[in-house]
Amino acid sequence: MDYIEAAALLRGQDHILILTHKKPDGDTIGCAAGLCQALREQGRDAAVLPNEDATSLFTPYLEGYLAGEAFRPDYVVSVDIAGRNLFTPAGEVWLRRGIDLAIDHHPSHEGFGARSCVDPARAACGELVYDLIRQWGPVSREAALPLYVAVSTDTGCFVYNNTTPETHRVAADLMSLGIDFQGVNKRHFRTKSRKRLQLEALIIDTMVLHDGGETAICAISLADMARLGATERDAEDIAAFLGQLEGVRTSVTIRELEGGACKLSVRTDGILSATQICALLGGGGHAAAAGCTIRATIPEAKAAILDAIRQVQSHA
Ligand SMILES: [Mn+2]
Repeated sequence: MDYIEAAALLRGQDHILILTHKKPDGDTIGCAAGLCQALREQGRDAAVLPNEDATSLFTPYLEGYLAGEAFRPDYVVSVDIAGRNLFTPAGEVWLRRGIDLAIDHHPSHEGFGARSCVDPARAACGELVYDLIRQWGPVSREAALPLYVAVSTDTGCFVYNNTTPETHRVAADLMSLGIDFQGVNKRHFRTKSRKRLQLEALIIDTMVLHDGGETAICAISLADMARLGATERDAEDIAAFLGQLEGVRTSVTIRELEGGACKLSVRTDGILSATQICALLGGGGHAAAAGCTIRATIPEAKAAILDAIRQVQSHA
């Protein structure tokens, strides 16, 4: 269904719980906060399910919206969640009971909800949520700020190649509502912790280039994170870093996880499909940005992703 139908459907509901994805980013959290605020302005009882993975970069946007123990929803909505394996442990409980409405923009969206409002043409799920809540009337400043965070962070402050004229139109609308967009931009795009810069230095020192410098692969081990004393907040969106190296068209950032697995994030110029590469390893995402998690050591993960890139290159 489109956002107009989804808006009508949602307006007929009450006691609404909103779910965000595992390792939440600005888009899923911004969508959840913005949607929750707008629903409350419509007189609905709404809350966001607490997400244990949320870092302090994004938790402030959820203040006042989190569901307490006593919250008993009649309707469950997911935002920016592409697949069943992207639910948090608390979210999986609701997935088993049934997601009533899934709002998303991933081409790989699995359709786990009873109803879905999915538009892969949107750079951020926040664009879709903005258009949806606008159906109910003017968007408030309180709802606009987290939606601006959603749209700006999913587009790398409007520079990733998912950015469209429509993205800018949504952002312009949100900016005109009197939000502190300068503060958001400074916080998310013009500020780095010292540990973050050390992580970036580690990537530069240890990356391996292939294809005459067009393919770059780097890895961050758990030992690296521990040695630097870096946290998930320091590593936020680190997958976007290596693609900034001149000449690189496909970049892979491998993160070692606890328990013998690795999370791989692939970024491409969009010509070579990141989704196809990651699909070979059981993952998914967008044409220019996708990911997968595999049971492997870092050297095994490097070999596996290079093999997947080679397979997709040979069919391109
Ligand atoms: Mn998103």
